[in-house]
Amino acid sequence: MKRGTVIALFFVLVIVAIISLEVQFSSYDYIGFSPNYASDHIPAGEGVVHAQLANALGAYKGPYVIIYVTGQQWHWDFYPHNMVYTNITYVPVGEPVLFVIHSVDVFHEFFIQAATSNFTIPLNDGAEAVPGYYSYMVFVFPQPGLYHVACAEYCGTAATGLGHSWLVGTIVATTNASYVMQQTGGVMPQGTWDPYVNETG
Ligand SMILES: [Cu+2]
Repeated sequence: MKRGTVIALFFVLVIVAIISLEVQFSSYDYIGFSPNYASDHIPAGEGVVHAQLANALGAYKGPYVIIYVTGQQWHWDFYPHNMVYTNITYVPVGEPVLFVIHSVDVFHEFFIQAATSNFTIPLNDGAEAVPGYYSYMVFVFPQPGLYHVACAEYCGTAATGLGHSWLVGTIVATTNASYVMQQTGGVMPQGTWDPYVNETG
């Protein structure tokens, strides 16, 4: 083979590799958080917040804002009310929010992430998303902004990409109650939580 041909083939290889990487990483644009997506869905002025506080509410039984979370390969669906959002949901600030979590396929873990910069107030808190089973956790979001969600239970690799790593999302916490209601299609679902009654969610 001529030297020129070898060099040409090498560059073809490099270009194919770059394109395939680009395809893989650009999937984040619709599967998870992206600035463009966020600008259409998130009120101005609400920047990224790293969750800082896990709330142990003890005997408190509600009322809660209830958000149903379904994990699957590979996205989170949120059922805040009568509307379904994929990889994004809206919650009020300063009120207990109850996440009712399950999976429709394999094990996942719904995980709200803290940043290392907040390591002095650690919160890396999640709950298993298990098929046929509901787990739950309660948060009071301490300030408005964007909270990052990930999957913390390895749940497989896609045939054409990363799989597990795509299972990320954003929680928008806002003090604008009417905005939350607008986004969720009405009055936020509220009530006490009884896992033996509400399982049909
Ligand atoms: Cu996973």
